Amino acid sequence: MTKILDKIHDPKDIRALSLDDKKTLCKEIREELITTVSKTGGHLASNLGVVELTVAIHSVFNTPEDKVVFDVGHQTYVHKMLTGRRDRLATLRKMDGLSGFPKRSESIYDTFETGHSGTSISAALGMARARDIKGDSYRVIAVIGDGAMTSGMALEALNDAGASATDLIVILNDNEMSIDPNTGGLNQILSKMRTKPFYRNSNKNIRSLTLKIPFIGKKIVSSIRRLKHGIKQLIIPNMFFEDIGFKYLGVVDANDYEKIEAMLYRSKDLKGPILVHAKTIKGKGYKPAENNPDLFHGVGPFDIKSGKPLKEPAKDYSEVFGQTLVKLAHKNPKIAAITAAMASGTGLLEFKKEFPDRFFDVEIAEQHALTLAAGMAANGIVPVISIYSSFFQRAYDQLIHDVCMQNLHVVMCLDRSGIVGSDGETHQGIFDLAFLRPVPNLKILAPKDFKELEAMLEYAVSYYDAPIIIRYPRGSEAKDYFKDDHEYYLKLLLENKAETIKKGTDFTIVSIGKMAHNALEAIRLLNKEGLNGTLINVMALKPLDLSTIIKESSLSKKLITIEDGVIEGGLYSELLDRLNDEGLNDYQILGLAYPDDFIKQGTIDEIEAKYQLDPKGIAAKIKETFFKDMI
Ligand SMILES: Cc1ncc(C[n+]2csc(CCOP(=O)(O)OP(=O)(O)O)c2C)c(N)n1
Repeated sequence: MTKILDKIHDPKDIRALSLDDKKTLCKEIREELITTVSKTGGHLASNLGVVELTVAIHSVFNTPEDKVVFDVGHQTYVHKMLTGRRDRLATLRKMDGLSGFPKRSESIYDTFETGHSGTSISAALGMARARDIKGDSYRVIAVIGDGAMTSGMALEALNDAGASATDLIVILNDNEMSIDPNTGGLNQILSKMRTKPFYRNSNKNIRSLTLKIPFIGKKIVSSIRRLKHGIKQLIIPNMFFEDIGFKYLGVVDANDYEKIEAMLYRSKDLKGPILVHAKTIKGKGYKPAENNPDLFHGVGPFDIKSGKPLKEPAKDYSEVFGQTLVKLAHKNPKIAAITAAMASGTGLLEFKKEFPDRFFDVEIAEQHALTLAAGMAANGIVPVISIYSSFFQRAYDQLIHDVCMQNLHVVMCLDRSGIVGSDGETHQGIFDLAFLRPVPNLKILAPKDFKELEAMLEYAVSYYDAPIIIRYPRGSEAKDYFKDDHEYYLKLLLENKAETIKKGTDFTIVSIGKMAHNALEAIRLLNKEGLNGTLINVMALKPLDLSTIIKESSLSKKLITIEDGVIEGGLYSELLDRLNDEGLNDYQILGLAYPDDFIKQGTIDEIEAKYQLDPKGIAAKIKETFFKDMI
């Protein structure tokens, strides 16, 4: 039987459907989403929640003339299915396949690229202002979740948009969840709006309520007019959106197709900034996802019937970080942990359970997280923050101005550093070494395996007292070639020494973090061809232990740096600068890293192979550069 979905080639086809057919379409989309994502992995729960909303948006608005900006962009699979990309859905998040986020190069319907939270209202307002300057008249719509709404940027944009007369529609997709359950004051306001109809029609209600007070009711109404803000704020806590300048429409059940379509029609011809409060259920229509929306926020391939992952996840760096921090916190009551809406992703759930009074989830507020930590450190606490490397980009000024300038003891753990894989360009943590290196007072460490991470965390918390970064990659450690000796690593850290892993005479590889594994494999490959290499694991990018590097390369004077970041500004740059400072210019140096570019999605192995940062590629580059006559 042909499906209605088979007839949808672009949104015009949806607009031609009857209401009943649109409802059937939603059912078909949901089934296909579950089947596809069970194979590809991806952001299932968020997409299941927005099926009706996305169909209604494309049905009510005249896309692509009208422009829709999706915040974070992880909930755009339905949008992709409806805008001519359904046949490629199985390639989602794979190398050369469809991106898991909006991409302007993919479709005219993807108006703005996202991946990091909280940008949609700013971008949509920018588009709306551009439209007005050019004298055009289409609509601009931002779709933002209640999680993303906690981002500082989203609040900055609301503040700007609300005070202007710019026509703009913001659809707040409120499912009460960020990745983990939403917390914070804004969530409390939304919760009241969701559950207490009184608050929703506040203007009308307060008037009729006060008029019922005998004799003095009328007087109160006029006082309210005069003292509008003060009194309203006292009685009605939810005036947030209206008071900031938006016309508020809601709450609407946006998993009921008819209701959300009607509400969007209502919003369509209103002037000025409009906020549509749409309530959805994360994971809607698939029980395992509805019951555990956090687990199904981002999933790997899973069995549809049981909802269980096809592959049990191996122990990863985040887990090791979380467990080590719990151990340290038992010994030291001054340790506190901070996350920006990533408690589960960064391995902090156990800490949260064990030490609820020392755990702070600030929601999607990386900037605030850093300055909060700086304040704690200035007052005698040892704050440990864990943030994904690419999200940490948000907090650069706070790092410089609040943490490092005051030389405060804040321990900053950058999870998902280096290549992260299928999330692609927006999430690769490849710029951190480059942007961290110039910051004064900052020590930068990177472990090559779990054991080293444990030692680094203990060192950072217990033996160091200034700003310190530990950056580590996504996933598990590679095969265990290395020393299983905590004290050995602690001693090296205390002495500011790099680790010499292997000695040889023909060349010296200087690696940082997990790249030691590929480097060692490359040395083994070259060894089979008669070449003997040295491997130095620097452990710290800053301060760099130049003396060990010089000592271990004095015979060959052939140096190779390997890092999982961009070539500009990281380990290669640091080594060149330090050699230059010392006037050592008789070295041949090869820098192996990612090009100065945005690196697209793929598995980590595929990406390493593509950029010749896998063992084979590294060995080939070393031969090509230093041992040409062997080729
Ligand atoms: C700056 C930044 N920090 C953290 C994240 C990780 N992140 C991705 S989605 C998400 C939760 C978003 O919640 P919400 O906007 O309510 O969308 P939902 O998935 O619930 O529909 C978070 C924290 C991010 N994308 N960007």
